[in-house]
Amino acid sequence: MVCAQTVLVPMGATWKFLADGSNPGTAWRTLDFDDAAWARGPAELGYGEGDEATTVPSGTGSVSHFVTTYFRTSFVVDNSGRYSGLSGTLVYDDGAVVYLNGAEVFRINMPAGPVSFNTLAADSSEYEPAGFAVDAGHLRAGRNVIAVEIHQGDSGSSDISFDLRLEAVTREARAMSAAHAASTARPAARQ
Ligand SMILES: [Ca+2]
Ligand SMILES: [Ca+2]
Repeated sequence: MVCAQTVLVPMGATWKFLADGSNPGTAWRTLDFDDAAWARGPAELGYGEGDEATTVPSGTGSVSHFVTTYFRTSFVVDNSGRYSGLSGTLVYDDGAVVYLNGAEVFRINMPAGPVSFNTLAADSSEYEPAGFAVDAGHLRAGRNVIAVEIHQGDSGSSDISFDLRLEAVTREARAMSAAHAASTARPAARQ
């Protein structure tokens, strides 16, 4: 039996964003951070290529862009135990770190170790969307928050891009298959 996939966050979702060059520390990644003051808009978010659904502020002129732009969105899960795994697809330029409920679950084109608002991406070339897997243990019942920081490779880079899809594989298919096997193995109860 084929496993069922549930899309938790689709491409083109609406995200809150912080794009002002400030240093938000680390609290912005967490589930309970209050992002009410942040702007919002649908993905793709970014600037510089003309393919953005939402153009985010880029900084003071073409030669000095903000190094880091921050994004958050939430989704609700009724029963986190029904998922056996998560898979993500990330559109990013230039580097990114992804957090689920405050825990880092993926980074790409970034240096190792702690990152800050002024940490540059490893380089600033062109990128294909990246796939990544996430342990379903990071999910919780109720509201979940996915938070992403996008870093420029250098402050003179002309663009940033961000979009993300997150989907889950359910345990249901496997459970149904096991139940079916059990029922067919049982002797007929009715005569
Ligand atoms: Ca760039
Ligand atoms: Ca773009």
